[in-house]
Amino acid sequence: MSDPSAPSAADPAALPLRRTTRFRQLLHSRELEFLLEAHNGISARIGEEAGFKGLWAGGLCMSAQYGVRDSNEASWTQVLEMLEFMVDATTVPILLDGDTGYGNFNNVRRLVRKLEQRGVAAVCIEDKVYPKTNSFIDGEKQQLADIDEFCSRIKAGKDAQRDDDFSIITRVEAFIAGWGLGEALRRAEAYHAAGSDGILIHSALATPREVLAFKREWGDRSPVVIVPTKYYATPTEVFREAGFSIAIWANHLLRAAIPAMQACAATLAREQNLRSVEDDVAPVREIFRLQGTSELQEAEGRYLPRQGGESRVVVLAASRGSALGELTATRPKTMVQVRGQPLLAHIVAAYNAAGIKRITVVRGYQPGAVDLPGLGYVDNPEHESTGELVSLACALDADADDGSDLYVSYGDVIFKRYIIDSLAEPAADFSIVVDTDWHESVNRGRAADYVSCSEPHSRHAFYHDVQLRRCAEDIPEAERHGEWMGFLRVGAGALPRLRTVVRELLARPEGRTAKLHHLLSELVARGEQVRVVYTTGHWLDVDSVADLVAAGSFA
Ligand code: SPV
Ligand code: MG
Repeated sequence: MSDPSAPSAADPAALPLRRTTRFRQLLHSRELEFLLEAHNGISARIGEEAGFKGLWAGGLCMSAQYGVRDSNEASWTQVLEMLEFMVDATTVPILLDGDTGYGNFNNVRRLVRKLEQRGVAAVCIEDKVYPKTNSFIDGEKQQLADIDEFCSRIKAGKDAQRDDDFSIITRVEAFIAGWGLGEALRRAEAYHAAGSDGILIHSALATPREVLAFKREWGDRSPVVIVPTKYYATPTEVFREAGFSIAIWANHLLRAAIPAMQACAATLAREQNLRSVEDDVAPVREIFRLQGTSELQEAEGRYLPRQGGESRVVVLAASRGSALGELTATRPKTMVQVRGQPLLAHIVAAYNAAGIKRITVVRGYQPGAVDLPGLGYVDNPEHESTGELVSLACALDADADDGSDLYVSYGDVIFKRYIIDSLAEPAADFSIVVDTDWHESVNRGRAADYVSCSEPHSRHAFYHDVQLRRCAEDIPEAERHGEWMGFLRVGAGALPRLRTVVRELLARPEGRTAKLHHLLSELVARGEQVRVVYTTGHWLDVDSVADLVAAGSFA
């Protein structure tokens, strides 16, 4: 394969010979060999996978896939471009249907050079004049090239090739243009003398009469190639016995695709739903396979710097929030509206703004009412009798992925996006955000998770790794350094340890009702470093109707 990054059907290491050499072997093998038409990368790959030892890049189908006529309407460089994709997608030799060579001797020698550069094994040129017309369209009216002039194309092409095994097949169109066997033989003889590597004898008859007559006279002077499109009913055995070198199935992949595409298009236009065609079309994963997607995934593993997976979030939103009264009669607190959107939507938006989109919500009270799109959901059916730790465990049990960082948030705490960014910053196993303005919660008379840390907030502390010492509701004022805002980030490497601590805490009698601050204190008690990021304000814990009013102005 010329492109090591391309998907390959066969192991290139098992194919030591150049494609040009392998084409030669097909041309000279004692067996009848077959080439299948291909007109782009994916059809070439399909042809190789089916077992074809070589492919025919036919002018009819290459032009048709571009939606133009087989009359040199696609430029030769456009053909070349497509060939490059076909070569990249395969390992077998490709014989290009080079029409007339796209001009005179000069165009042919340039074509040969370009084909060699792109890994095309061989070219076939036909003895007509540019621009050509497909042989099956008014063949008798077609003008044949002057023999000497055509021989100059062959000679120039042969002189131009750098790889001795590159082949130039010359196509005799005498039968197509209404001439007889004599003219066909005269031309074949001249082309052979000019250096042609094989003759493609073409016929538009429904029987192989002309090509068999030619082969009988020509014998084994050089390999003879046929395109049995019109005499398709002929048993292949006849070609074998006659001693042809290669039979080309010249347009059958495109012709197979056309009725399949037409049927699919008509059904979709009529039925206006995808169900009606799903069983008749290839699954998308088959496209991926043909494109060699797995090779790219492997290469990414080899070449790309190792990164943790995409961060994920668990939002604990099981509780009703009864202090909100009627507002939570039919939905939990996380779905109560603030500025036209549920609290949960504000939380999701903040995480999304920080580039995090894998969010799992732990539901409990009225789970059916928590249904924002694009989120994962896990239910804690025992939410009424259990604490936050059980809800966290439900989420951890539902997702075994320990390859990415985990954020834990409350479903009733809204916040500015920078809070998440600041939590992401320290490369710590565990980190939390602490509001230095803890007096605020005291003033509002609500319960809060207070923290005591390795040092209080100060300008100086900005440069230090501040560590959590304890987190509880009952930390005496003199020891309080702030209020935990309910955000915890766990680095991917520490997730297995988090799972262990959660499991062991839950095994204790008080574990079923434990809150997250119990978890934090337990982590510290076990010698884990829980890094503290100090901040002030810019978050809101919605516990009461007054909070809700405040949230309206905050959000
Ligand atoms: C082609 O496949 O483009 C050929 C063969 O040249 S034919 O269409 O039969 O002329
Ligand atoms: Mg053609």
